[in-house]
Amino acid sequence: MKNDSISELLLEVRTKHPLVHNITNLVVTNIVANALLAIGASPVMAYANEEVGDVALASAAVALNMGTLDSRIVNAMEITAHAANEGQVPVVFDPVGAGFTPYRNEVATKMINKYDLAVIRGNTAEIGFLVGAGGTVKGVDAIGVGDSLLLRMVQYARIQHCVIVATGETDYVTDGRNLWSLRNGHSLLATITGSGCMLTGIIGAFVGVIERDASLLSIAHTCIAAITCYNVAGEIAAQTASGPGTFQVALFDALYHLSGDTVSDLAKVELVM
Ligand code: ATP
Ligand code: TZP
Ligand code: MG
Ligand code: MG
Repeated sequence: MKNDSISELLLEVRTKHPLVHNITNLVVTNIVANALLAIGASPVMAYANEEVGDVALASAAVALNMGTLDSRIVNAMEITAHAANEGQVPVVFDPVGAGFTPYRNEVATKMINKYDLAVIRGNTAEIGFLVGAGGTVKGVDAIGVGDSLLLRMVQYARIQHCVIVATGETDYVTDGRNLWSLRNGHSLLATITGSGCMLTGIIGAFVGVIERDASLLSIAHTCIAAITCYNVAGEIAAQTASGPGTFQVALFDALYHLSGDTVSDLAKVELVM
C-alpha cells in the first residue's frame, strides 16, 4: 500500500463528510461523535428499533459496538445490520468484551455468523477469543495475547469473508490473504476509555467513502489508512499532553488539524505475510 493513498483517503473523508450511524456504548457516545466530527465525518447516534433501519440505509457506514449491551440494543444492532446488508452499507463491528462473559460471546458470535460485516475491530484479546487463539479479557481490556493469534486471524477473516483488525501496541490488519502490522500510536491511548471505540467509528468513516462493492483488499487498505491517521494523531497529541485528561482533548485537536502529508511521512506500515 502506498503512503499517499492514506492522505487521499483522509481528504475524501474531509470532503465527503460521510454519515456514520453508530450504535455504541454508554461510556463513549460523546467522544466517538466528537472524534468523528474532528476528522471530518458526520456522526449520528440512533438506537430506537423504530428508526435504526432507516438511519442505516441513509448512512455511508454503520458502526456497531457491544460495549454496554442489553437485549434492546442487541435487537437494534440486528435490525441495523439487516438493513445495512440489504442496502450494501458497510458494517464495522466492535466486539467489546468478547471473551469476558457468555452473553457477550453469544452476541458477538451471532452478529458475526448472521450478518455480513465488512470489518471486525477489537483489541488483541477480543479478537484472540473470537478466532480461537485465546488471550485474556479483563472486562473490556486486553491483558494477554494468544501465540497463534496472527495465523488464526488470517484464517478467520478468510472464512468470514471480512477484514479483521486487532489493536494494541502493534495493530494487525488482515483481509484473509495478507497480514499487515502497524506500529504507530502512543501508550497514552491505552490510558483513556474509548480509544478503541473512537477508532471503530473512524474506520466506519473511512470505509464510508470507498465504493460499496470494494474488494476486501481495498477495505483492508482503507482500515490501514484510518488506523494510521488515528494513531499518528495520538502521537501528535502526546507531544503536548501531561496525562490522560489533556491527552483526550489534544487528540480531538490533532484529528482536526491532521495533515495527510504528516501521516504519510510518519506511517509505520509493514506487510507481514
Ligand atoms: P482496551 O479495551 O484494551 O483499551 P481497545 O478496544 O480500547 O482495547 P486498544 O487495543 O487499546 O483498543 O487500541 C485503541 C487504539 O490505541 C488503537 O489505535 C491502538 O493502536 C492504540 N494503542 C493501544 N495501546 C497502545 C500502545 N501501548 N502503544 C501505542 N498505541 C496503542
Ligand atoms: N465498559 C463498557 S464499554 C467501555 C467500558 C469501560 C468502554 C470501552 O472502550 P474501549 O475503546 O474498548 O477501551
Ligand atoms: Mg482502550
Ligand atoms: Mg474496545
